[in-house]
Amino acid sequence: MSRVYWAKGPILRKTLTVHTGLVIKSTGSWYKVKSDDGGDVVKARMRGRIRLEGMPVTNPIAVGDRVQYEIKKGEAVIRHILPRTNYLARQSPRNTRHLHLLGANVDQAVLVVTVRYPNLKLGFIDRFLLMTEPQDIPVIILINKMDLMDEEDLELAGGLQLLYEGLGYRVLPISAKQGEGLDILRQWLQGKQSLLSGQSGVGKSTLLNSLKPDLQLKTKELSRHTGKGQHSTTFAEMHFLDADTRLIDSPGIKKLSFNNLEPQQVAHNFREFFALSPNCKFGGACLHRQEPGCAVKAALESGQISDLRYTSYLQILEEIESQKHWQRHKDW
Ligand SMILES: Nc1nc2c(ncn2[C@@H]2O[C@H](COP(=O)(O)OP(=O)(O)OP(=O)(O)O)[C@@H](O)[C@H]2O)c(=O)[nH]1
Ligand SMILES: [Mg+2]
Ligand SMILES: [Zn+2]
Repeated sequence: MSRVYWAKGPILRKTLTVHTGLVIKSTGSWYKVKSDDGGDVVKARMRGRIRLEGMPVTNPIAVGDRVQYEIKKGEAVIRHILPRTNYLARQSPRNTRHLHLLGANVDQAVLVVTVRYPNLKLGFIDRFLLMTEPQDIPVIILINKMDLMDEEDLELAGGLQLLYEGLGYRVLPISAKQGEGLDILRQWLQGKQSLLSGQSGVGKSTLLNSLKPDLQLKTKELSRHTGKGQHSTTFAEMHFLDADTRLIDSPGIKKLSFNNLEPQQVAHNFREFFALSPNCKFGGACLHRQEPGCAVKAALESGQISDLRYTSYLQILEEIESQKHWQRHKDW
């Protein structure tokens, strides 16, 4: 605990105690902060606007952030966000000109996917990796609901594992419900701060409940009508498997879009494309589409680069370009 003095005029001197703590829950309008001294949890607010990458953010503070706050008239008020080691951000689903923070200061991101129930959205994994690659955040991909898989699903899951392991990510097939694969996962999580993310209904909260049964987090059946998850987790919240092992459960993601990125940044963050780009005629400036002498296109034709990754890549570029086009249009 440190004391900070604010001088108010030449005579009046006011003393306020500044606390530091870890944000363990964020609703966008209020936060739960776990104090560094004593570990008590306070409900806190924050005023003022904050920008990120030059864009406004819908939730200026993320779970995982470390903050300084003061208690004023019985209410905790956050004054500063301490420098982040990293963060995950995407375009806000409600306001395309805002960013939305998923988490901060994470040691790794855990992406939970399913082949079916709900169906895997093609390209979803690649979009997720666009949030982690720029900051070199290690990613674990969990392929959940193995207990529900038939032959065809297993083949698809095996293909995904091969593809993403080949790119250097850790991939683990699990069944959160039946507790399969969790021993290895526990080792990977031990002593780290990890963000759990993925589409709604893939089993993020179920997984946390299996790892720590006394959490008793809310989970929900998929909708019979759409076969999709029903957003049972509404706010991101950090849970402690033990004092050093922290897991952030977060609300399901419907769609990941990135108008905070330029096409070049997308190209640079598909790691296997980037690795080949020095061999492209236009080097790091190549977008690997119609450019002559493109090493990525050549690798695609020889099968060294996956069609799945290349298709995702083109879709993301198109989406960014058309969003930028319409934004310019609106600005006129
Ligand atoms: N059969 C089977 N069902 C699972 C498994 N994991 C989760 N489920 C079920 O899938 C449904 C959705 O699980 P949740 O844990 O609520 O999913 P979530 O990812 O937290 O969803 P949101 O909070 O909406 O993002 C529940 O009915 C779970 O019981 C699994 O490994 N096998
Ligand atoms: Mg959930
Ligand atoms: Zn190229």
